[in-house]
Amino acid sequence: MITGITGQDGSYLAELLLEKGYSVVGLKRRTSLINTERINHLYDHKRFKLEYFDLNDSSCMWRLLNKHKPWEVYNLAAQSHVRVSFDVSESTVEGIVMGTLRLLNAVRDIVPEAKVYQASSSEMYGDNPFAHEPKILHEHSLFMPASPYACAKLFAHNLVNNYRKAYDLHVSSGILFNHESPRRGETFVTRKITMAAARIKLGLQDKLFLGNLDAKRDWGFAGDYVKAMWLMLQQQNPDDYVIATGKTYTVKQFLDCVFEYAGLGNSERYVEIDPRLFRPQEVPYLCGDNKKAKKILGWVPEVDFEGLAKIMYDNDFEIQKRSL
Ligand code: NDP
Ligand code: GDR
Repeated sequence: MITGITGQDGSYLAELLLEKGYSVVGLKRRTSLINTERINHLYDHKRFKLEYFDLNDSSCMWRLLNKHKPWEVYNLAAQSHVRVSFDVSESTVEGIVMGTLRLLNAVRDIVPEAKVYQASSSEMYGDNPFAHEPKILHEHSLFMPASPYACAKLFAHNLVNNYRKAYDLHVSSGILFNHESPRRGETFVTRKITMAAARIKLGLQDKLFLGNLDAKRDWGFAGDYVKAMWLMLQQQNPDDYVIATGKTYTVKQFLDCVFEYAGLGNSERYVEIDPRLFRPQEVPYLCGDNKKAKKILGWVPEVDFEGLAKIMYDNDFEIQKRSL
């Protein structure tokens, strides 16, 4: 069972589990427009099923767990945009915190033997004054969340640790650093950049508005990261794992990498800084230590920074070209 099936990670994870022979129940919320673009290709699969659900509705969680009795549950649903979480703070926190708590309670009471994955985040480290280059963040580094989103993820992360010990549940948290793909939401910075570069290349756009270009992120490929989620639930014991590449780059470096690959030359010709895109509090630097995941899960990231930028740009170029 996967919550957040219509999202980037939900779609890659569903593909992975179907390939492994699982039956997958994807949980989606009702939206006024159809937003199943990332999973439409799975509809005809006989082991794939969709159900309506909402993080804010415990009765539907109980009904669905009772109906399907899953043995693995991946909790991916969330309002996942950090800046937007400052604007819609209550519903972001409500969904992440209460949604996770509702799910954990329902698992405890209905399918206590099920293995659960919780989508924790590197944003939980936040504006950690001890996390400066070249320091890399591990499972026990200090968390100093710097947004309503990150505060909520840390609350949920703590709940997972609490329920693991209190009720002997097999609940694992993946502290995933930023991971991107051609399916990344269009308002996250990497996708915004690759889409804009493709449109500029094709003469469909001439400017790109961005916020803080100095922030550093540890960017990996979503397809690699969902493999780590699955591996966590195959372990005998539940635990927390950092999933990251161990390398960090500024937003400006990602921008330059994409513009250079696109043959557009200096990105400064096209970029304007829009102060509205800055956050009330920024997370300046993130770089993760993946030693534990490598050692215990045998997980290694396969796509590197340049490879990721190319996959995303090539995809967006094709999409934009088709729209001409
Ligand atoms: P997306 O934003 O792409 O997907 C989020 C999913 O959650 C969507 O399916 C969305 O539905 C669903 N959702 C949001 N609110 C609700 C709600 N109230 N009830 C039911 N469903 C809801 O995120 P990603 O796939 O990138 O990330 C997956 C998870 O991992 C998230 O929890 C995110 O916070 C976390 N994470 C992501 C990282 C990343 O770099 N991608 C890194 C670390 C953690 P809809 O399509 O209708 O909006
Ligand atoms: P992040 O990703 O906040 O790290 O959260 P995002 O791509 O939104 O921002 C990364 C960095 O880029 C800077 N930035 C901009 N960001 C956006 N969105 N738009 C812009 O125009 C822009 N210009 C500069 C930001 O300030 C930031 O420093 C993602 C989400 O997937 C979370 O759900 C997840 O938990 C974390 O990654 C790990």
